[in-house]
Amino acid sequence: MRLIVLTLVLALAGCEGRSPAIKVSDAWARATAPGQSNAAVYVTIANRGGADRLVGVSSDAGAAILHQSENGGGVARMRMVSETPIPAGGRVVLAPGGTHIMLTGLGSPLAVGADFPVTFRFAKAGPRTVTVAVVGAGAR
Ligand SMILES: [Cu+2]
Repeated sequence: MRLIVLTLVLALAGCEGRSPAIKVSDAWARATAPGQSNAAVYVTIANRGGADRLVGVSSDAGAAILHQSENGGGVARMRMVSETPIPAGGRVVLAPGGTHIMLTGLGSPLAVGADFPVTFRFAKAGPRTVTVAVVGAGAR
């Protein structure tokens, strides 16, 4: 099923023949503490084209889902979201306290200075793979 969806996305992207309007940059994650198997990935998404939606994420580092942080009654919670709107000509920054990519079941710890790929899937622009830089826990 995943392969069929990916093939369809690539086919659609090829048909449109336009230069990519979505650019994903500044992807980063904090190093994990011993025994920690989850990590959040943050990124900046710039859109020079029409409205789009971030509809999926994947990574070899672990299972990846879109997450939204919420602060209700002084308690920080996270919930899964199925997609994130990317406004036309807009810029979406995934940052601590807001929407992020949640990685669970990490195969190995995230060490400072390491990097790994994450693929972002957009409804119209198709997939974008970026390299996530791992920074120290207090670095940013
Ligand atoms: Cu999360």
